[in-house]
Amino acid sequence: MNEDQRSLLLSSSSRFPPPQGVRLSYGTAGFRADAALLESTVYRVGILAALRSLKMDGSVIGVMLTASHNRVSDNGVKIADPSGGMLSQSWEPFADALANAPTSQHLLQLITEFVEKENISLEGVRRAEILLGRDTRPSGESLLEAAKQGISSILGAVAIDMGIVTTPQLHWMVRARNKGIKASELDYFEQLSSSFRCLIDLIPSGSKISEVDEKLVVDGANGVGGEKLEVLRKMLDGMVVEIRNSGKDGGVLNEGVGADYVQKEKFAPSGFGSQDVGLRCASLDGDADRLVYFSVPSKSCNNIDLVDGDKMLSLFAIFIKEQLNTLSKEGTENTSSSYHARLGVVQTAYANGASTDYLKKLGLEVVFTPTGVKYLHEKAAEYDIGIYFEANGHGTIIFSESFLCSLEARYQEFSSVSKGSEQQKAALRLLAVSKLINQAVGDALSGLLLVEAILQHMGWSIQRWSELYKDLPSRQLKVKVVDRTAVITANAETVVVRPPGIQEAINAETAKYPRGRSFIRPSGTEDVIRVYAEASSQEAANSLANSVARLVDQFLGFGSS
Ligand code: NG1
Ligand code: ZN
Repeated sequence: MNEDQRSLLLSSSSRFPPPQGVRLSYGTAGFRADAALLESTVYRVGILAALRSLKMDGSVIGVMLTASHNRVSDNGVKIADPSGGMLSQSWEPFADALANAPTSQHLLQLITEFVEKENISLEGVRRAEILLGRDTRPSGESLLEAAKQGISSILGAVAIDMGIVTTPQLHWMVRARNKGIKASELDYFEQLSSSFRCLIDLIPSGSKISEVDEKLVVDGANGVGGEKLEVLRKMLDGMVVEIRNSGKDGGVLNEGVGADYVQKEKFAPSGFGSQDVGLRCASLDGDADRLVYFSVPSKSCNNIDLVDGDKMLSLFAIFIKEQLNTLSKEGTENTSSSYHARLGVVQTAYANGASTDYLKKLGLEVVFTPTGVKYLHEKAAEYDIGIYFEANGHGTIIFSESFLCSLEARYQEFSSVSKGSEQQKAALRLLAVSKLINQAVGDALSGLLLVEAILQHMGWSIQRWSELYKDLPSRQLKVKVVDRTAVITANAETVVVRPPGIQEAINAETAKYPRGRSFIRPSGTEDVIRVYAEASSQEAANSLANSVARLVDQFLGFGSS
């Protein structure tokens, strides 16, 4: 590192002292905390993003300021790698160390050692480029400034402010930039709307959705998703969408609204109720990377019929399987032999047991990973088509490059020898899905358009979709403990290996309930242990969750030490 670079880092870091007595960690989805604590961390993440870009030969890196579904007073920062996916896990320990370096001197030393180890040249000869995005949180503006200062502390690094965007938009832009394709917000909207239109135009003439189902009502969580959907809606003729909680009518971000609230509480969000009985409703989270659907079944209460990430996964899997089956049908002479795609679905322990049974019955390959989309994404990338979803509505579909190439080739072949055939249409549908769905990361807006297109294709109401299988009643709780890192899990978080004895106690509780299933894990985003329980009735699921929460308290709570 040359002298200019050293003094630049020393002078800028002195303006961003870390908060006293707080330890931050790069959890499941980046750093998250009360916004007032984050300036120094965001500044340092700016440095990290610039180093990452240099390491990746100048590829574009993303920095997103958001705390997703958390309170408006919180904020957070995460990094998008050149593929548009999450920062490589191998850099997470460095991110942790960087955020917690106590002084400017320590910071400098850490960076010096790291760039040496990673062989990153800091002479300013190479350009590094970082796209910055933020959600609608008021703290976003000052944190943006901190990120810019971090980036400009590395010679040759430039920041490009993409303004207020959804998290998946920023990931999409990073991916597009690195693929050398147009990457503005308008390009994003155009890609989504044109591939949606393509799927709609390919709907078999027999499918007809009844009038009552025409309208979709969307809860925007008072966040960035609602305002972006307003823009997108103008580009989608023929789709009737009403947007509520768009943040313009004074509602507070994520307060009694949004996908996390709807999925965890199983309640209609604020602004929804008896007037919406039977309507198809959807809810986005605060940064629009999660999506759930729901309907209000009766006027008498605010309970909902939730259609969660597992059911979205099921819907997508059915549609894709149908297209793959059509593609592999015999009967088209003059075309090359069919290509058998490997289709895989990836879930976590939070997936409702009924969904896993259903997917397996469809003959699909179902695999499990720990919580956190970085794990799911990695696993899904092992297939030609990998579909992954968390029950909370975060997920997407990824297509391998080689499969897309062969699909493109087959489409061209069908176009010349059997134009208008079912096979040609199936190939075109899959190509359209690959463009509509955000392959960088789960995206509520593109997911929503895909759901809408498939429901129209099938001629299904939300009720018909919801009836694919019946969810087992479940309950989630969180428990504050002395030290959540004391819990160590295995087998995709379904078994606790430490502290000793607790798994046996959980097993004994669970065995008391028909169809009982329960697990605990330390949250990666909050300082709590999460408890999940599922059983044949809601009362039983609640009671199992409460018993397991008591066990957590006994083994790890404040009375235990
Ligand atoms: P943690 O706090 O690790 O449970 C939560 C979600 C994850 C994921 C991350 C990132 C649940 C139970 N957990 O993680 O699925 O979405 O946030 O946002 O919903
Ligand atoms: Zn989110």
